[in-house]
Amino acid sequence: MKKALITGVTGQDGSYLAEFLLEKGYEVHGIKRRASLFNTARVDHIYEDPHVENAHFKLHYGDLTDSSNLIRIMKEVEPDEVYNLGAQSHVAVSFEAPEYTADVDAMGTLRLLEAIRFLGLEKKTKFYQASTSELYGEVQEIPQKETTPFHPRSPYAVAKMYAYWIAVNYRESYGIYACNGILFNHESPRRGETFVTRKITRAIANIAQGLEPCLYLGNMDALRDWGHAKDYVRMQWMMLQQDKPEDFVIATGKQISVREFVRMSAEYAGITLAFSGEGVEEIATVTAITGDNAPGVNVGDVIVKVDPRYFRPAEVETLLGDPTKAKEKLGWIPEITVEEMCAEMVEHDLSKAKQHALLKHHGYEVSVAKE
Ligand code: NDP
Ligand code: GDR
Repeated sequence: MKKALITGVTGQDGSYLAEFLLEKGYEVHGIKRRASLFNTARVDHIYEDPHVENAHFKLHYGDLTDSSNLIRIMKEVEPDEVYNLGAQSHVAVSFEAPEYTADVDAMGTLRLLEAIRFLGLEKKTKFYQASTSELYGEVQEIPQKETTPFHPRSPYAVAKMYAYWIAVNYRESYGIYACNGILFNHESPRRGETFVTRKITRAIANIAQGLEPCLYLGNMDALRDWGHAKDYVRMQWMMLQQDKPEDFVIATGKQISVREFVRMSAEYAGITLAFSGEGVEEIATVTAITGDNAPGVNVGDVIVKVDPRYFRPAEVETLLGDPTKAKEKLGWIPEITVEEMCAEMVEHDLSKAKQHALLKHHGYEVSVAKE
């Protein structure tokens, strides 16, 4: 039975990857951080009681900032495959916490690679690094492919650039099977609530159900190449099943704006929007309501506004990936479109909002966490 070790197993990708590898028959080990509340909601459904013999899914307390901890876990597990998905992954937050972001995202990668080397696992353990389209930042070529030069635009992206190159360096220096998946944005109903797609689908659902009045966003002109996380974790595994380690761009090859994602999300909730105004004055007004998902709004309501606090000191305006290499060499093709993904996210968030609205209707106090 193959063993995999996943950092960031409690995150969006980690949870889908753990499910995927368990289905493939792997013994899956994940590193979770100590938190003051349970932080395993995304993997609770695959959790196995540690008292059960031969459990296939095991969680270890750990942190990418702690070498001794990483070495100990690596020694205990001796994994065939390591997926380094753990990161301070929020671009805007990286401007607030640049040093911590560098420690986790850049040095954390080095610590894991050093643990492999220190334990003499160079020939046994394959290593996947969660690299990112944010490396392209100020884009030098459209669409972006494996050979496009990098120009990172945030402390997050700069830290990830170190991680990218240290993975390449350990491959070239020590023969470790290490590869980078340069993944473009990918989302799902499990996406963190402060990334823009989930912020939008969740807010639209809450507004539709009368739980909040308005969605505040930053740069609605930003263009992204959005795919579904389920398609992207399959590719992470495929990259480690080749004879030779290589780096791949993973993307859909299509882009839409944040504004279009808002419009689409609202439409799935039965709300038609008209956008007006420019820059910080831009708003979206309800022009029609269909179906019965949106009892909380009326025609004429302004439900989206721009708030400059969500602007970034340096913005990545446009990203569009060229996944030709992944398609030709690995036969990878994304199966879920951005429209299908958006519909799934809205449906998921609407069902939660409806539960909250019902509780509120029966006199219970309902608070909705917001950024
Ligand atoms: P998430 O933010 O959902 O998950 C990040 C994971 O890392 C969480 O499990 C988090 O733990 C964990 N983590 C954070 N800090 C530490 C630390 N100090 N030590 C150990 N673990 C830590 O990210 P995604 O699942 O969306 O992304 C997975 C990876 O892929 C990340 O590295 C991200 O940067 C990268 N990436 C993501 C893309 C995307 O569009 N989703 C695109 C390209 C790259 P906790 O749950 O406790 O917070
Ligand atoms: P990104 O994702 O920065 O691309 O990083 P995010 O969803 O945060 O932003 C996408 C674009 O939307 C704009 N935007 C807003 N973003 C947020 N979060 N909140 C807002 O209110 C808002 N309004 C507009 C942003 O400015 C940006 O242009 C994600 C992360 O998963 C990274 O870890 C990963 O590496 C990259 O995708 C690829």
